[in-house]
Amino acid sequence: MITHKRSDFPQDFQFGVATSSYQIEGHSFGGAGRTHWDDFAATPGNVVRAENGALGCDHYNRLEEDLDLIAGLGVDTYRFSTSWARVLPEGRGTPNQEGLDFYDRLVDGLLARGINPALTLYHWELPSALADLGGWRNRDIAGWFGDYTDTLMRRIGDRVWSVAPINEPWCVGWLSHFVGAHAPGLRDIRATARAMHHVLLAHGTAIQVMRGHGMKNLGAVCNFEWAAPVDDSAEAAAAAARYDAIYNRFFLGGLFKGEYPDLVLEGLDPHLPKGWQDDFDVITTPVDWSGLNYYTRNLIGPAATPWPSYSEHTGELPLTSMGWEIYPDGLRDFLIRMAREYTGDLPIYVTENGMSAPDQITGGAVDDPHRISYLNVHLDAVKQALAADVPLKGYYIWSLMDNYEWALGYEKRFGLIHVDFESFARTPKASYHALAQALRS
Ligand code: IFM
Repeated sequence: MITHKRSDFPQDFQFGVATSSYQIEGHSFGGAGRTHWDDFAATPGNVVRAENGALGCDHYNRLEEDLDLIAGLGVDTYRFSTSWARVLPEGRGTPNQEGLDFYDRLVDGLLARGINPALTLYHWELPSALADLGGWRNRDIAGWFGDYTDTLMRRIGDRVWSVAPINEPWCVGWLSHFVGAHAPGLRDIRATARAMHHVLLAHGTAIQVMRGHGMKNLGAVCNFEWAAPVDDSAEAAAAAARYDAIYNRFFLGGLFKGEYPDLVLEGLDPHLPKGWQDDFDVITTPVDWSGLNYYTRNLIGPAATPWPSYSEHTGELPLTSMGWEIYPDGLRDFLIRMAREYTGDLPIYVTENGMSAPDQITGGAVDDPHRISYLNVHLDAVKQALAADVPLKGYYIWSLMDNYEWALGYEKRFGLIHVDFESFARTPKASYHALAQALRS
């Protein structure tokens, strides 16, 4: 069982579940345009079994059933994303009315069930037509993203509860252009520097567009990883500091201080676009809250390679099926650090936290004690952060249901609800029932 009760948390504390468009909707339905994830997945070797989001969880066709399942949990908030390519199939130009209608129904369906719609504008499905123009490498993307924001907000901006422009800018920039593990699958330092900067510029541009619509409760959502040296050596400490600067401090520094860490500039400065320093007035456009997606820690050592010269090592604690170490202290420590060093009194939300496991249906039910225990220890960390006076206002579980886990296809199951990817049948897992009970208590 979940050992926490709703009454253990402040009265206005939001409990929520999260998903994203390409991972669940079924991108082949409803007139959505092609995305760079379709292209990336169609390239051999990029994605397990070359799976893509064409069918997802068939959420597009099962909207009402899924909304009822969200309501059945008793959560306050549902964090979802809209697909840029569903709203604007070519990334710019004529909107797809069917796509706008779908998001309209989604928002109204949440409100009718008493659930706050928490929107993310970009969770990685860049329209292929914009990828053709250089995607995140092209500075014009900030304007294109601003126009997409405007189109969408004219339709649903009056009813969404909160909005964050971009999910996990580290993934958009570093993972996709330096590591090459996500679309567009580049391994190019110049592309990386530009994407890392432009993603923040696009964030600030979208915030300004939404302020122009008079919108409130706007935030930023970053993924952070607790980086610790793999041993006691000075070399490991230096490598961990570099990793931390790239993964975490670049985004916090850019958004909240208008500066990039020296430890990142030592590698990326020669590759950043000219005049990047002048963009901080847009990037730091004030937000109303900061969101943190947290899953694990990483142990870092040096490496005899060119910058950034670090190696990654797995710790000794139990791992999830992603191979991620279960380390709840990192959530507590990150929340405290973020508030003390960057965001002060600004409200913070844990916008994603959860685990994957090879969950199976047995006798019509899915027993997932590992997930219940994961949630319990991370909710302990949340309570510790609250006790340390972190202005934490909510906690969202990733994810509502099993879904498309990007380059790892459909086999990593993060959901509170099991999805059969042939019949699309939904089976709430034991963790779903345990959470519903805790939220009712
Ligand atoms: O599935 C992803 C999600 O799209 C973004 N945050 C991390 C999750 C688990 O990897």
